[in-house]
Amino acid sequence: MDRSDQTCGFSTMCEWESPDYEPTLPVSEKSNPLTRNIDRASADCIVRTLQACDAQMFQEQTEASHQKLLSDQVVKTLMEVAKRVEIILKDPQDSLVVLSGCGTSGRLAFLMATSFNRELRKLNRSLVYSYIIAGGDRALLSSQEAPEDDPRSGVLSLKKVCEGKKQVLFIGISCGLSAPFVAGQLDFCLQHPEVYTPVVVGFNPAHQAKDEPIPGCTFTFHSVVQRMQELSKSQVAFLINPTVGPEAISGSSRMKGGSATKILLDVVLSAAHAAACTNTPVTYEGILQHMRAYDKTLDITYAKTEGMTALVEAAGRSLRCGSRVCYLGWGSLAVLGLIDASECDPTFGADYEDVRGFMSGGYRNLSNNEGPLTSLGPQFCISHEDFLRSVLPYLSDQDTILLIFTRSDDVTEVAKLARRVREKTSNLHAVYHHTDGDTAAAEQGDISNLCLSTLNVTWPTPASRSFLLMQWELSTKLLLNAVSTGAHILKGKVYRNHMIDVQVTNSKLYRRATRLLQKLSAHPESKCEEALLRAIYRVDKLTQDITSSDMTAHTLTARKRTKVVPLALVVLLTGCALSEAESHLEQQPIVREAVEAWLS
Ligand code: S6P
Repeated sequence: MDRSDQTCGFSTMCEWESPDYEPTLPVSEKSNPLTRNIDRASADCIVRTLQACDAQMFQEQTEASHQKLLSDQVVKTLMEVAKRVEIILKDPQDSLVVLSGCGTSGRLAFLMATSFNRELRKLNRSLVYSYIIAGGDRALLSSQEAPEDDPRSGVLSLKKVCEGKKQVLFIGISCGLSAPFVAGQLDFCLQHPEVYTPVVVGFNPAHQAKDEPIPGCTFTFHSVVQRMQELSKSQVAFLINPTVGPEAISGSSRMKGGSATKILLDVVLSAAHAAACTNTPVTYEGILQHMRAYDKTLDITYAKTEGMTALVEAAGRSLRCGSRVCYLGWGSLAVLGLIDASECDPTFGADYEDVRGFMSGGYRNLSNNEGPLTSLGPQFCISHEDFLRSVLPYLSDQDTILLIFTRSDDVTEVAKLARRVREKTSNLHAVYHHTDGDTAAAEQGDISNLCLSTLNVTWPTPASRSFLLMQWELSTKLLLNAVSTGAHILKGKVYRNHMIDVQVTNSKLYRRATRLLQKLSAHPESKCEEALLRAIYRVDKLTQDITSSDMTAHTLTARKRTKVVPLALVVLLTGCALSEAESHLEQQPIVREAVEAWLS
């Protein structure tokens, strides 16, 4: 494929904000004009395009635009929520702050709840944070998209963690303001205001919250948000919903949605900690400054475009030839590796072996609610020992291995592992975060000598150690999102800027897939849904049984299938039988190429 630099002109920065731009879609589902041809871009251009998309997070609000991260109303709400957390930190008896979400939102809820509890433990204070992820802890490491549709299990899990509590600040995260699991929890909070104060975090204007009926419920996400908006006037509920622009890969909220979630909640919880633990009051200026510092985090990270490009190229080469990419991480940066790897399955239809994360100390250091999950299968083996035992013996130069560590980690241990990997493959790379005042350990030089590329990210000496760690985490998230997204683009898993091989495993993804087929084939919705069902059930003619089943049945069946959307698209565009489409895709797995070859 001729991969060019053609997508790198960024003149259309705000086209997506025009009311005429994809008017029926919420911001979080729109396609980003910057990335229209990202599927044909070179690795370098992919990285620079992702940088431009991420920069949209910090755009200023204009008169015509929706509120943004730095908007006055957003900063004020962050202050109010931080003060609520401060109250709980000062009087933790019978109180709790719960962070909850599905998929990436739940994984970030986990990361932040455990990180801030760790801070409290260091100070000998009571731990006040709990996390909930739809589908339970297995969803931290693997794709569990179906529980997102289940508001009842959302409520049950909330009741369970809050048993006996008298005061709960509930923070429900749903980037698209769409997950029924979270809607159920917010509705429950609204019904029990004597205990619960609900906060919703998402990245659409309130009127764009999902209004699709939820089976068995009288509310929709939209109606819950409306009630919360009313109650926010008297500060008994809070909405944090700036827009951050459409995702680089349409609907892939693991990217900007996840980053913005982390920025907002890191800022809120840090401000609350400073207020409760060091008597530094929560102020408007303080919050604003902290948010702006994250803008710098983006600059510092993307100043490494060349190094990022080398990583995207290496990972893309590995995936293209059916080999793998492994992240070997230390501390919380390893968790970001685990998270990034787990998202490749639902986003790109990847196998869990394609991109895998491993963490030093494994479950001993993960601090998840349910403890070790290794008995669930090889996908849940996450320690470096697991890597040495089950992956290292099979490595070759075609596999890409990435070490992720900081100056605070045991560099001798990193060097030891690097040497072991180097015996099997020369395709070893490193991402190393340190501050400008650090003197490099001798082993650091050894590690660089062992690696094909080392991305040294140098940070200014910070005001606080915990803020430095949060910056490293966000930076690592951006880097790894770029590596896994870029590598899958190079593998042909993206069509224009859409996840063409997305898993159709919940209502959001089912609707997104139907819409995508409509957009790419220009056929009416009914015909597209029919093609989608044919690809899900692998039949050329739909039976009465299939057409009378509900969406839950369809998404359950889709779990067992691969290449559902690509198949449906080929069928729609060419009119061929499913079996023909299947063999065509086998010969040409890059869907855009497959379709174009057929049509020409
Ligand atoms: C998105 C990711 C998904 C979402 C999940 C929750 O890139 O693959 O797992 O995080 O669907 O979405 P939301 O909009 O409720 O945060």
